[in-house]
Amino acid sequence: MEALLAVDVQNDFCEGGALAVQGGAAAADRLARLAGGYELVVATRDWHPADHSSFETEGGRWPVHCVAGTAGAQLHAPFDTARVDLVVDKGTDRETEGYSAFQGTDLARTLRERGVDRLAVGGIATDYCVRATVLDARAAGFEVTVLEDAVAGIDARPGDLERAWGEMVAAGATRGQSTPDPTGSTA
Ligand code: VGL
Ligand code: ZN
Repeated sequence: MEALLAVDVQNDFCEGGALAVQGGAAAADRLARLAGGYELVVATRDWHPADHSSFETEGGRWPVHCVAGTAGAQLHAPFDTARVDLVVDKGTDRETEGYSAFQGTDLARTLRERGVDRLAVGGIATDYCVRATVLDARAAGFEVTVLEDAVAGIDARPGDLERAWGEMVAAGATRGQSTPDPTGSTA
């Protein structure tokens, strides 16, 4: 069975948020529309303590974002109203980045228990949490399709995004579309 895994579709990662990623809101739209088509919908949330070590205020590289319980950490509309069967919070430990939804969580076991062997993955950010989650999903033996039209990336250094795609594909993930290309183009 294939589950939809929506990575960090949260206000702080969408336009206007604390760590805004261009295209984040569009990914939220797309994932909200897709949710009804899957038997199981899993949403991850970046869910940091206020003194998380990745924050600039603590000497880290990111602005303060997705502090547990704040408005910025909530799922972004309209995905917040989509059916979500399972919410997985990650990055809750102060000292670890927690990019991957499989790091320090029960996600792999929970998915197997529910009969999931394939994942369709979308969300934010392609070159951070999506990448790390996809690589760990492959390592855990899941078939993975990354939905190119339902992700948004940061590309802090030019090339980050293409490198992330290269690593995901090299790990055996498929680069896919959530809907057939209406133009019929194969480019
Ligand atoms: C993420 C940067 C910092 C992500 C999380 O969700 O990709 N990126 N924390
Ligand atoms: Zn974070």
